Amino acid sequence: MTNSIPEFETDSNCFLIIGSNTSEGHPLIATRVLRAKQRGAKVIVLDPRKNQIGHWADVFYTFRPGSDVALFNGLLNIIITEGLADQAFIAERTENFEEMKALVAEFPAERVADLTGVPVEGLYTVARLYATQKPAAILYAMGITQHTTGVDNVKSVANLAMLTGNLGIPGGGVNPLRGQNNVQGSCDMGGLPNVFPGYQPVTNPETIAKFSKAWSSSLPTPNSPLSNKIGLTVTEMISAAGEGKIRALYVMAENPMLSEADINHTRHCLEKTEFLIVQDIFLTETAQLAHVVLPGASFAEKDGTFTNSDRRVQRVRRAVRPVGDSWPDWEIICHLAGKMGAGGFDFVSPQAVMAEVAQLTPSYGGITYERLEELGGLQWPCPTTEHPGTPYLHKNRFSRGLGHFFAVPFKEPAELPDQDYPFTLTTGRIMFHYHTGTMTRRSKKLDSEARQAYLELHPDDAQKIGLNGSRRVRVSSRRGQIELNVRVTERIKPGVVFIPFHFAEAAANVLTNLAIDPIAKIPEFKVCAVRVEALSGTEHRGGTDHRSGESERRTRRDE
Ligand SMILES: Nc1nc2c(c(=O)[nH]1)N[C@H]1C(S)=C(S)[C@@H](COP(=O)(O)OP(=O)(O)OC[C@H]3O[C@@H](n4cnc5c(=O)[nH]c(N)nc54)[C@H](O)[C@@H]3O)O[C@H]1N2
Ligand SMILES: Nc1nc2c(c(=O)[nH]1)N[C@H]1C(S)=C(S)[C@@H](COP(=O)(O)OP(=O)(O)OC[C@H]3O[C@@H](n4cnc5c(=O)[nH]c(N)nc54)[C@H](O)[C@@H]3O)O[C@H]1N2
Ligand SMILES: [Mo]
Repeated sequence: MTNSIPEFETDSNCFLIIGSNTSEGHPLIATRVLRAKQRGAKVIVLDPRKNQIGHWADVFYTFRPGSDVALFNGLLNIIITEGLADQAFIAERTENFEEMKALVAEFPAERVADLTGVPVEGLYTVARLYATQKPAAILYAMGITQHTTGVDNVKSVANLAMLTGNLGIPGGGVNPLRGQNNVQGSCDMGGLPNVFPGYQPVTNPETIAKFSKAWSSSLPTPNSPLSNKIGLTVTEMISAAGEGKIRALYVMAENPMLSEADINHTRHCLEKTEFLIVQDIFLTETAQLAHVVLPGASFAEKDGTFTNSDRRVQRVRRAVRPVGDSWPDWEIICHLAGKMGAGGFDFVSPQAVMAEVAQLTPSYGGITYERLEELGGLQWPCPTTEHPGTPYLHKNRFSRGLGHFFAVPFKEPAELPDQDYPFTLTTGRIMFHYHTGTMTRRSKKLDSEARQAYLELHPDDAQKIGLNGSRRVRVSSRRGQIELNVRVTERIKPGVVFIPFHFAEAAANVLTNLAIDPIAKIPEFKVCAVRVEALSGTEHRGGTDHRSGESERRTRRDE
């Protein structure tokens, strides 16, 4: 995020929420948005479904999944032609405005209404409101990124914020609401194929020299430098394993057998992997395919830090002792590295790990356990121990100097509905479950709130497929098929269906398309084509209660 979560409550005068089911996925952030609304801030929600936050919005429109770039180009064009652009900001802080302007001129409101399904007057309402109620924050999540055009969508978001001068100010910004508690921290620590900690590129010779020196005792031969080759992303690794290009996979805290697109393909690839190690806190669908399972300790059983969505590093403290033979992940890694003959993994505590992080990662340079204890949290960049941390980015200049406007042409998703597969499937989350359900489906309370998979279907479509009072359907795509219950609802547009991806017994990812964004390599989880057929029969729990029993596996020795 360019800005900070607390600013939403105190500073923002307008929110443009697109592709984010904020109140179900990020309820605490949604609360701040709603408090801002109480003091008069405007809330615009654009989403293919009338999600919960959409009900509370001042302005809400549904649009066709995958038409985001067209929608943004339309809004950019209106703001420019209505003279609502921030000329001073464009002149002083940006470049390439003319090229972007020429492209968006090809997106008059009438054409955009056709492409997206948002009415012409709706486009004007949104554009005018967002451009005039400064500071305005854009909040987005997976509805923007999980597309073959994910990077294009994000560039479009940035165009809109720059055009209106909504960057480098409190309460504005481009704010991707990050997913897991520590996904920001994982990326910051180099859990990406192309960078070392602090986004220092592996292709930079100086960076290689720096880390090779610092980690020399861990290298197979002390004087050989670290690799400067860009690695593969998760999705690419799995396919590479299927092709025999990767022989061993070490999967830590991921359950790709449910979370990757096209599960039949994923299973095939994982079964072909010569050596599969899974480190998890439960025996997941993926762990069941593994040659070795290493039991990790959960968040409540270990010390460390998490870095949240607004770059804030905070302490997490052990509340209970690890159960059974489980260990904190960092200890497992250090132990394993030691067994493999690597030096330099003899950390005595997470605090010692953090000291090395500060030494090698300029943006974390001033973050120490002592300061975190004292201040509660610190937002990077925080280069020195005197630095107070950074609540919002790009104050007087962008990291690259000038902000670059991109001319982003509109491309359709990889798979569109046709005669054989006439519906557009979009997938996502619900409030009560977390991803592959390893944790939440073991919680009695959460499980009782949402026990089974379902498909959201518009009433007109229910009639079209001849549902006739039945609650069961078969959903098929070119990759596979599942059976599940239906919720007939006007939340969803006709022609579009939604399935939450939490449920192993009717896994949405059996259906999804593995087509990926050429740059970010993220699969198109949000759009694929499916067929929906009514089955006779009534609602039932759909499959066996596959989790019970397993949950008893981890006996609580320490209680
Ligand atoms: N309860 C709960 N909370 C979670 C999680 C969870 O599993 N459960 N997971 C966490 C994680 S890791 C993440 S990444 C976040 C994700 O949080 P979100 O991204 O908010 O969640 P999603 O349900 O994936 O989808 C968001 C919205 O995108 C919309 N959408 C679908 N297709 C399109 C499209 O083509 N364009 C646009 N613009 N929007 C579209 C959906 O209708 C939905 O409202 O949530 C985090 N929070
Ligand atoms: N169709 C569809 N698919 C999607 C998405 C979508 O919107 N639609 N969203 C995608 C997104 S944004 C995400 S983030 C992924 C999520 O995909 P995954 O990360 O594969 O899903 P999780 O269920 O969160 O899996 C995390 C695993 O970590 C384990 N775990 C939890 N805490 C710890 C710990 O401290 N240590 C260890 N070792 N293990 C731990 C859990 O038991 C669980 O098995 O799914 C993606 N897949
Ligand atoms: Mo995520």
